[in-house]
Amino acid sequence: MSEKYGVVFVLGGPGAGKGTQCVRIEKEFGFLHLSAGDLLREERQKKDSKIGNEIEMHIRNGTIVPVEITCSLLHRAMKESSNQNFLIDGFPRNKDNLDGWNREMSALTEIKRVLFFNCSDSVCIQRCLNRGKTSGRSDDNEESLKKRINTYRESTLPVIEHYCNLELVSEIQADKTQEDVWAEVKGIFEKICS
Ligand code: UP5
Ligand code: MG
Repeated sequence: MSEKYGVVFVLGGPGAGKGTQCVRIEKEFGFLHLSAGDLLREERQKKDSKIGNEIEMHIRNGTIVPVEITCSLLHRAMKESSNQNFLIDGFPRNKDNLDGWNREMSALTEIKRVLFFNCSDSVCIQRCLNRGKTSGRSDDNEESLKKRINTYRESTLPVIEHYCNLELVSEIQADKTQEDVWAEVKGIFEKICS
């Protein structure tokens, strides 16, 4: 008998605090944190330079990598872990991602919830620029950030809207301190796990 994987998607603008809160959720509730962006950055480093260059081009331009690449990285990470429940951070970001996920993964997974970190553009940009002083990320600069925010508004908000219509979304006010955001997130997760 094989049980479906439990999945919580974590969405929100660049720098909204998705990764920071996922680390805390993983520690407290045991959902394995898979950041689609981190998996892509890792894959970019590998020797197949054609795919690596394609990923880098998308990251720098704030555009979205084709779903075949991202979905197979996520699926591989899920299969390689012994976990049953996953936090998928930063995915699905557009209709191509959503359709690809539904095609490849819907039979294997149950979407338990979608967390939406709602944060103003100005706070998002400031956080990423601060992080950019030390992160080494090729997209933590003003030019890339403008593009990332545009992509988020044009492509990711409609995905969140889609899950809203399915009554799967929990919205979190993410402009607050890390502790205040965590209090909200923790309350939501206690319900998911009850
Ligand atoms: N910070 C966090 N919370 C704070 C708080 N409450 N108060 C003050 N500071 C706070 O946080 C960002 C910074 O803010 C950190 O310095 C943190 O300490 C501080 P973080 O938790 O990292 O925010 P997060 O929302 O995870 O921001 P991130 O930059 O990772 O979001 P993105 O969604 O832009 O980045 P991601 O890595 O997911 O994607 C990058 C690119 O990869 C995309 O633009 C795209 O090109 C590509 N991509 C795809 O193509 N497909 C995918 O499926 C995924 C990514
Ligand atoms: Mg992140």
